[in-house]
Amino acid sequence: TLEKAQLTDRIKALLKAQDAVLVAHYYTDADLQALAEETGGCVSDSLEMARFGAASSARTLVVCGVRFMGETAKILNPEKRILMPDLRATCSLDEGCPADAFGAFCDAHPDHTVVVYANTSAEVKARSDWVVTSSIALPIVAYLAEQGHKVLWAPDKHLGHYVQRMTGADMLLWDGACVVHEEFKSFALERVRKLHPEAAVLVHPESPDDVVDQADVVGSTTQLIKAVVEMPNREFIVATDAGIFWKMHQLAPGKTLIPAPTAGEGATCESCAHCPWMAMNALQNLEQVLLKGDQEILIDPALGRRALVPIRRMLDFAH
Ligand code: CIZ
Ligand code: SF4
Repeated sequence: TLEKAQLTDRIKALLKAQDAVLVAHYYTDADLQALAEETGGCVSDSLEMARFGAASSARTLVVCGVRFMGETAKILNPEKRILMPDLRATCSLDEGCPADAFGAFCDAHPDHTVVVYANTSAEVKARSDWVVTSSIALPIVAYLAEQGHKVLWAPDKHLGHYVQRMTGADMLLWDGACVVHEEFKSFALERVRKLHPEAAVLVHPESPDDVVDQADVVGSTTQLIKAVVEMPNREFIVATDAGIFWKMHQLAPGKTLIPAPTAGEGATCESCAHCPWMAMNALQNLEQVLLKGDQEILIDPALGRRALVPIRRMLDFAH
């Protein structure tokens, strides 16, 4: 619409005037992903978002995603201004792993190497030895297991259990879950598979075990997008946030993408899986934050320096 085109034009002008770039997650609104791409920003998963932000020369990064992604950007770039369309965008994994309780859990198991998922607060990261994202959790935990480490893992129990099964590592798991991926239902997925016997099943490992067990490919968002592009199948059943379909359609326009069901009843997905916090990012509040400069991520510098150590370890491991 004309209104949307005018709004995007105003945002583009503000980005330029403020030396700001957009760093958007695959789960955000299609308009935001398209705008980030068009304006030289990045659309990706949390690992690549961190890498892009650290490599960018822009003075301001506008992180379209959830709060831990903005915090990671600030920890990696304390000299940059980090804005988000809405600072209230949180994550059930982050919320379910408060720093005090987590610290006590770590204290109770001092012989374990502490590995936390990127979906955590700066305080929890600061208490960890390693930060990982879903793209890199397997190789890092496999490496630690090889070195004889026992691993204390937080917060996602499904991802943790998947990593444990794949690597055979000795792992203690925190009891957290993603409210989006936990909703995929294995019984309903079996029915959808029967309706689409040729479809490849792609599953993000934050999903429950009995959903992961039905997958042809288990992987991070980036890995699932790659599967859609590279696999010969024409149809895919996809168990991750529906925001990902924009990039999948863009890179593999001829393929049919079927959302995995989140409801036990009915053979298809009525209301697709979508993170309520990712959905808090929109063109309107993006313009507002560029105008007002509020919604800025601020982190105590000493805390940031401690949280940087395990994040750097992850980024260095990847190279
Ligand atoms: O579920 C999330 O928040 C994901 C997939 C984050 C990431 O690693 O990009
Ligand atoms: Fe957190 Fe799940 Fe939302 Fe990702 S999709 S931000 S893991 S609640």
